[in-house]
Amino acid sequence: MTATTAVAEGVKAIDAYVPQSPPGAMAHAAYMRLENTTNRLRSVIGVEASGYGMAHLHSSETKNGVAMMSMVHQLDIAPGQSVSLEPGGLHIMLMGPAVPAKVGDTVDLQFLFADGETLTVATQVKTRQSGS
Ligand SMILES: [Cu+2]
Repeated sequence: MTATTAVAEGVKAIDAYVPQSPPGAMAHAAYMRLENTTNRLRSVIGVEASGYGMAHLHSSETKNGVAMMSMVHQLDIAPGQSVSLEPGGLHIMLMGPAVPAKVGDTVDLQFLFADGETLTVATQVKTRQSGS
């Protein structure tokens, strides 16, 4: 059987960026807004990143003053809606960088959807904002 991968038409990644990783960091995050412009539910069930050993969808929350992260196994985007991946909330965790992410680099992220479609997003590495 031939494996065919279709591009996830109608799902857009907006303002995708990777804050420059601190020296020696073995994991850091990527952020963006994912918009579903179609009239059917889209579910992200996995993500891969070029130049990293592994990438996971994570969610951050603070419980009793302690910041915690947990795995997100499925990220649903309702028809016509968007989901924000942003500091302090949902994010893509990039783990095991082959080389430290430098400003001006591009990290190719590939999302896998429940229907077998994929979406590749060229994500820019940007200067880390002070305080974030
Ligand atoms: Cu994380």
